[in-house]
Formats: sequence, structure tokens, C-alpha cells
Amino acid sequence: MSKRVALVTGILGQDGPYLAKLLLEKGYRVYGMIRRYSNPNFSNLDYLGITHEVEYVEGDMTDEASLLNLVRVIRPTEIYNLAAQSFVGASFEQAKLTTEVNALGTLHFLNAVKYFSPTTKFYQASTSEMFGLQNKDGFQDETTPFHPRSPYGVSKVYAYWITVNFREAYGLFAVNGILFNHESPIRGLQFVTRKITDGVARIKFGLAKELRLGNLDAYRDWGFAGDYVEAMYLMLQQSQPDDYVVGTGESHNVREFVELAFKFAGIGDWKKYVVVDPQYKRPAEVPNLRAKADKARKILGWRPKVTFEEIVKMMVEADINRYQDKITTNQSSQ
Ligand code: NAP
Ligand code: G4F
Repeated sequence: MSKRVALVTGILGQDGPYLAKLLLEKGYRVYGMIRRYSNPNFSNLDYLGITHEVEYVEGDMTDEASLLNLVRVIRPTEIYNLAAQSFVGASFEQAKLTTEVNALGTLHFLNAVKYFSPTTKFYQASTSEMFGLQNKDGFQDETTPFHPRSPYGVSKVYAYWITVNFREAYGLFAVNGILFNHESPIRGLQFVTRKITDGVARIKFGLAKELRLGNLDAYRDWGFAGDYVEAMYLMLQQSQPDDYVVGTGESHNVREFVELAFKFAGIGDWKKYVVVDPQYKRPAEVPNLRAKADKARKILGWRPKVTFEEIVKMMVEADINRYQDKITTNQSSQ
């Protein structure tokens, strides 16, 4: 059998490296799409030790021809479309860019598959943000209607439906993974979990005196990115294409995350350090997210392995180690 080939967009982000590592371990040839940069940042791939195992190709979600050409030339077995303007907060100020990248970018890829490689299986990174205000008895599953609360959420609803439409209209193997929040030591620094663990580490080493945050009352269903990429892979191994909710079924608020992070860093009363700053509150908020992932459990056999407490601990320890290493390096170079 010839080697399976995957094209992963968003390879420099959080999920791209975890997914690429999984696919490489399974024997795939992995192409990672990066946009044109004079200095691309490979630090997340470095963290997982796979920078030199991925083959890099250039393409931009806003440049249709670049995506058509990649699919035409590579004709991958599977495409994992992870690239996005994924920060909800920024989407309020950059709604058009967010729409072009997340919504139209997905359409460009689907067209590329339809015209140049219709047997390629396509994974779309959909999100619990699409549910927004909606929940049914306190949780969300595949039957919960969408009510997005941000331009990011709206753009992802378009991407979700255009993926379903290409599946139904043209018979493509195209699926949506509706993933709830997932975190790791390589989470972007602007997202609340990493902002907290990085902030706590800075406070521990005397590099910061406070941590400024927005809404501490939002509830999220936080899982570990390393677990969630397995669900992505499994979705493309099924005999029929379908959409799946992926989450832990447990929900915690931002305040709980903060409390635990300070505890794991060995710093006393967190209230002395945390300042609620209105600039970090959003014009419209998603108050409660909690997954009911029974379908993924039953059909994919997927379940999360890392608990909420373990994620917080893992992230705090990783950020403390990073600052410790920097301090040690600075001291030894003096
Ligand atoms: P991330 O860390 O923000 O990574 C997104 C990647 O997309 C970045 O590497 C970025 O490239 C790339 N990108 C942005 N604009 C692009 C463009 N115009 N052309 C090409 N690449 C572009 O996101 P993530 O956390 O890994 O999430 C992966 C996907 O899952 C995203 O689509 C996100 O919306 C979705 N999702 C995430 C979560 C979560 O909790 N993490 C939950 C549900 C869904 P640069 O490095 O060059 O900036
Ligand atoms: O970490 P966040 O920025 O993630 P958010 O908005 O839930 O979005 C993430 O998860 C989605 C899946 O549901 C993905 F689709 C999306 O791409 C992204 O990965 O914020 C989490 C919560 C929000 O309620 C926010 O208002 O934390 C609250 N928060 C409170 N203070 C803050 C802050 N968020 C950020 N980023 N920064 C703060 O200072």
C-alpha cells in the first residue's frame, strides 16, 4: 500500500503540531501549510520535536489559487483544515479578515477537493463557539442549534454548513469536528488558559506583579489538545462521513482555572494578583459550554484521557520551566 499523505493547514498553531506528530507516528507523509513569512515561527513544532519531519508548503487561506494548486499537486489522502483566525476577541475588531480566512478559506479548499482531488477526505475544524447562547439541559451536542456570539462564531457556522453542503451535493468525504476548548503548553498566549499559566509563572519569578483578565464567570469545557487530535484522525477513518461533537462533558469557569493555576505554582492568595480589566471583556459573551460527546464515544470510540486538573498542572509546570530555563541561560551567559 502506498504511503498515506496528509495536508495539515494551521501547522504552526497549537493543534497542527499535535496532529502532525500523531500522523507521523502512524506512518503518514505530512505536508504542513504555512503562509508567506520572512521568519516563520516553528517553536510549537520544536516543542514536540517534529520540525524536521514535516514537509512545508506555502499557501494562504485568503488566496484561492494557492490552495487550488496545493491540492492539485499534492492530491493528499486527507486534508485537515485547521488554519483560522481563531482568536474570538480579535474577531470583533477584524470581522472581515476573520470571515475571509475562516469561511471563504474553507470554501476555497472544498472547491479544490471537488475539482482536483474528489477522493481526498476533508476535516473541517468546527467549534463549540457556534453554539453560543444555545444549550439543552446545560450541554451541547450535534442536535443543538447554533447561535454564534462573535464574528468568529459566525464565520465558523458558514464553514460548517459549506462543508455539509459539499458532502451532500457532491458526495465528498467532508466532516466537521465540533471541538470544545482544548489547551496545552503550546496554546497561543492570547487565550485565557495560557495567559493565566504564563502570567502565574511570571509572577512566581518576580517578572510581573499582577494578571489582568476579563470575565471570570464564563464556563468552558476544557480538554487536552493531544487527546482531541485523535478524534480528528478517527473521524476521517470512518466508512461514512459525519459530524461529531468532541469535549469532556465537564465544565469549569475561568475563576476555577485561575485558582488552580496559582495553587500549582505555589503562590498564595490569587485575589492579590488578579485584576479584572474591562478591556478583556467581549461585546457579546458565550457564557456556558459543556459537551455531550456520546456520539464520538460510541462511534469513534474516543474519550478524553487528560483531566482538567492535569491540564492546568501541565501548563503551569511548562511555563515555569520555560522561565526557569531563560533565567538559567541569562545567568550562565553573564
Ligand atoms: P491556532 O493556534 O490559532 O492556529 C491557527 C493557525 O492558522 C496558525 O498557525 C495560523 O498561522 C494559521 N492561519 C491563520 N490565518 C491564516 C491564513 N490566512 N492562511 C494560512 N494559515 C493561517 O489555532 P488552534 O488552537 O490550533 O486551532 C486549530 C483550529 O481549530 C482552528 O481552526 C480553530 O478555529 C479551531 N478550534 C480550536 C479550538 C481550540 O480550543 N483550540 C476549539 C475548536 C475549534 P500563523 O502561525 O502563520 O499565524
Ligand atoms: O481562551 P479564550 O479566548 O477562548 P474562547 O473564546 O472560548 O475560544 C477558544 O475556544 C473556541 C472553542 O469553544 C475556539 F473555537 C476558539 O478558536 C478558541 O480556541 O476565552 C475563554 C473565556 C471567554 O469567555 C473569555 O471571555 O475566557 C474569558 N476570558 C476572561 N478573561 C478571557 C480573558 N479570555 C481571554 N482570551 N483573555 C482574557 O483576559
